[in-house]
Order: sequence, then C-alpha cells, then structure tokens
Amino acid sequence: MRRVITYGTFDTLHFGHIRLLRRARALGDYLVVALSTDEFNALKGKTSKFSWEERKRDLEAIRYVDLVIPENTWEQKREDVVAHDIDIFTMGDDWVGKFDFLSDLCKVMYMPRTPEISSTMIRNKMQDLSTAAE
Ligand code: C2G
Repeated sequence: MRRVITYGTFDTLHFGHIRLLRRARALGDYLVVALSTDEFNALKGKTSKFSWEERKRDLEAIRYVDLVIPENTWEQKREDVVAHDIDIFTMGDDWVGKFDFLSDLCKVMYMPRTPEISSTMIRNKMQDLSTAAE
C-alpha cells in the first residue's frame, strides 16, 4: 500500500486541483490531503471564499481523496509524513524544490501545474460578472 500526501488550500475547487489530485492518487494507493485551515491561510497571506469545513466537504466528494487532515503550520510536514506512514509527497511544480527537505523520509515529486486556471481567476471573473449584472 503506497501512501501519498499533498497540501493545499483547494479553494473554489477547479479542474487544475482535480487533475493534481487524480495524478497524486495515481502515484500510489491512498491519498492524504492536508488542507490549509483558514488560520493557516492567513499566515500564507491567502483568503479563501469557502471555509475549511466547506473545502473539506468538497474534497471528500472527490474519488481520488482518501483522507483530509488540517494543515495548520508550515512545519508539520515531517510529522505528517511519519504519522501517516507516507511513501510519496507531491505538490504542483509551482513549489518545485521547496519541500526537498522531506526526501530523507519519503519520495518527493513535483507535478506540472495546470495552466490558465486558478481560484483567484475564478473569483475575479465571478466578481466581474456580478458587477456587470448590477
Ligand atoms: N494546482 C495545479 N494547477 C492549478 C492550480 C493549483 O496543479 N492551476 C495545484 C498546486 O500546485 C498545489 C495544489 O493544486 O499543488 C493546491 O493549490 P492551492 O490550493 O493554491 O495550494 P497552495 O496555496 O499552493 O498551498 O504547504 C503547502 C501549501 O499549503 C500549498
């Protein structure tokens, strides 16, 4: 049983996220997603449209996701890899190199980010549409 972990905010879920999750799951047999809490997002300088509970619920609806855990700090990754018996850590390649320090504990793989889609782009478009509709 090869166990994979990935991290993220996964706000305003879109096909870029789904493709990442599908590819991450395909690396093994079980996928853990560490989902950034609202408080951790504030540390990352990110706001999300949806709460942690809503984002967790949406992720759990995805067949590729086996377990969702909270991501509260930058420092928890080593502990998570050990606690969840992880074989492979993976992230989109916008993070390439940033988590190589985990490579003594597990395989570290970065996957191509899906171009031309982001939660920010979607939120901005939604804002434009609602402004235009006023
Ligand atoms: N992603 C992607 N293609 C996109 C958008 C996102 O492949 N068009 C990937 C990112 O590379 C990341 C994952 O989807 O691996 C989640 O993206 P975000 O929710 O933006 O996560 P981020 O804010 O980068 O948080 O400790 C790590 C951080 O929590 C990562």
